[in-house]
Amino acid sequence: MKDEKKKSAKRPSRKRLKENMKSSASSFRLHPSSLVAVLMGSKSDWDTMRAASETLEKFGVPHESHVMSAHRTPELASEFATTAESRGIEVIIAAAGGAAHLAGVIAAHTTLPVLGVPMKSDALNGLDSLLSTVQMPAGIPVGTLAIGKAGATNAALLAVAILANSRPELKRKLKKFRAEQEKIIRETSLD
Ligand code: RP5
Repeated sequence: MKDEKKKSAKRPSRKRLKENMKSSASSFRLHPSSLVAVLMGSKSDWDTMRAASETLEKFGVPHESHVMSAHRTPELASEFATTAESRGIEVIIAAAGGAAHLAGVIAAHTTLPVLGVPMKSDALNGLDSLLSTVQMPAGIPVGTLAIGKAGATNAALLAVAILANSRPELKRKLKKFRAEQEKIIRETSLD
């Protein structure tokens, strides 16, 4: 009993997370109905990560998007990941560029599926981000997608696929989306 009390005292509360987020940026809002969280290391990633948010929107998946960084706001990142599951989040998408360790750090703090999206970087065109995100040592997985917008879109589609396992309506939408893509290719003619 004593141990239980000690444990819950240590657990970061939703209230504390809200406070922490408030002090970080006024745009940080936690949505009680979110199933997916889209995280990115910097606002400069948003132009790319918008594609993830828009894809989730298309499928009607409640989600929230935040900027947080593994190295610039390490406490916030760990607190967010630690409390995500208890808030009802089922999948986390984490994008970062350069020495991109956001997805790995998030994955270290939760057993929720974490999908990593490497950002295109100035120095190495995203190869640095890709390797930093994908090369997780065995034990703490990050499902890594392609560099840039394709990765952002596919991370959202993969999140939809994970959620669709227990949501027949979402599965129906995903199958319809695939059928539409197939139709476009089949109907393509070259001159
Ligand atoms: C990473 O550093 C971010 O994810 C971003 O891709 C990269 C550059 O960030 P800024 O210098 O544009 O803020 O942490």
